[in-house]
Amino acid sequence: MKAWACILLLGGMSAVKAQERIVTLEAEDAELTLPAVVKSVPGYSQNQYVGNNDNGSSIVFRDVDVPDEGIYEFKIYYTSVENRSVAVKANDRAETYATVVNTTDNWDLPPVDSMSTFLYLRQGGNTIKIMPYPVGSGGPNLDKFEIWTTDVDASVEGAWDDVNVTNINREEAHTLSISYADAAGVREGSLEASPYYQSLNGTWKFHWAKDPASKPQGFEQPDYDDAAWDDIAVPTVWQVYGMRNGKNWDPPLYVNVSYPFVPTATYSVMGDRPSDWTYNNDMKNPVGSYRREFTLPADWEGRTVYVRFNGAGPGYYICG
Ligand SMILES: [Ca+2]
Repeated sequence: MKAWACILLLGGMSAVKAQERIVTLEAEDAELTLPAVVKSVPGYSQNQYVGNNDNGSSIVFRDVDVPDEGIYEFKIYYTSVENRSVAVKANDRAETYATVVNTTDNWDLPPVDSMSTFLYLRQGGNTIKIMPYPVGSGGPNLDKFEIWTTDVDASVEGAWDDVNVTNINREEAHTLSISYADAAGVREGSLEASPYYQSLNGTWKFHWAKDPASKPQGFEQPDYDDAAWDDIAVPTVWQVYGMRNGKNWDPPLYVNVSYPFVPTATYSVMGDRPSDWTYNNDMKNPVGSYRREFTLPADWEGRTVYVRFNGAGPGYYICG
């Protein structure tokens, strides 16, 4: 049975893959949507780039081949005189974003700089679409793009503290929907009554760590021994569970408009905590690890099964 593909490992996987450029895509060779247009200026790759990447424009590549399914670095070569961003969409995956961090002096002149984002690509042909972001704004001039192999595990491992990574291997967000067995089920309109719905609410094993470095390693392995972990009801708020059960964990913290850390240039969530907060630098960025075994119904064989988490607030990984 096809469960969700795994996915995002928390454990200390340390295999390092050589980083290698496997595909180069010239922006001027793409399918363009106006107002984006090809401009010819010496000094760009192939002496051409795509400019006027303003509201409504897009740059689309089809049948982009990569050798294996997985995460790749997507390098974007651009010029811009302003701080601008692009959204990059691979197939039906959620968009990822990259922001210009260095600018040049003239819209039509190099030097070209590069920025990166990460894409989850499938083996064989992929469709990759680049658009200005946010919607309604203009993007930078785009010269070319490169797809590089990457140290997948390392990039996933560090992604929780990279402000440029908003998701990896996540399905695109959409309104709530689920398949029903028949028209009567649709009319009844109860997700829970569908034979293709299974709740994962209930008792999970839970481990609290004061910071990412202290989190358990290898717990995504099926034979990991979690006997010493807490039993926690899901859904719940672990801070409240901790208070009610005499745990020395992070207490509830409420912020309305500020960051829950002192922001730095990289917006690392490992930034200092103000000393008068309910918890401080003793427990920067606590990590909860959850384990749960469950069995999918036999008659789901052959169906595509998605796991959905409602209301998991901060960054989280799913391993299965
Ligand atoms: Ca070019």
